[in-house]
Amino acid sequence: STYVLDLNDKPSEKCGVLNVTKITENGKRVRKNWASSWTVLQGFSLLFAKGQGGSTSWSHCHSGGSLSMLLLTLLSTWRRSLKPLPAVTCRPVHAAKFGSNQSKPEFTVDLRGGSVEWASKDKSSKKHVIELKTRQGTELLIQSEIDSVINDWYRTLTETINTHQAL
Ligand code: I3S
Repeated sequence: STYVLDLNDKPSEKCGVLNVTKITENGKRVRKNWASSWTVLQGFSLLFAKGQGGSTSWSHCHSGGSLSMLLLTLLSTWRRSLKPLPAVTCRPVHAAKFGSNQSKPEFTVDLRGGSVEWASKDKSSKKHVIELKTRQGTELLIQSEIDSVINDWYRTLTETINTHQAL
């Protein structure tokens, strides 16, 4: 069951490695489970995929994980040092990743009608945490140790939600 992503002609696209946990699902509180996820914004959908072997724990997200996860981490480091980078750069990598059966999207959230804000201290002890609430009643925390990475995502997610609101 290979997952095929057609990324051609998609206006809004961004991808990278982020630390993610759900805190609420369908309005119900769930236990935190921080994991390093390959994250793809495509239009108004935000996709998360874990590395090979299921969940990559928070404490191991830099040392452990699969080779593909390591490559993705290196890629996102490289992207930071070279920005702005043409969107085409992330295509072969994540197309290969989703196409190789190593990692299928773990879950997808719809950003339409959602909201994004910086998480308050009581939501997490980590720094640089974004709280994303969807219209469907899912709440996620999204985090990166790297300011520029999380600030870019904050801006992009906010702009995406605002763009839909203005439609
Ligand atoms: O909001 P919480 O319950 O303090 O979240 C922490 C827990 O999920 C913890 O795991 P346990 O459920 O085994 O206690 C995680 O290891 C922590 O990372 C969570 O807190 P942070 O502040 O890192 O989001």
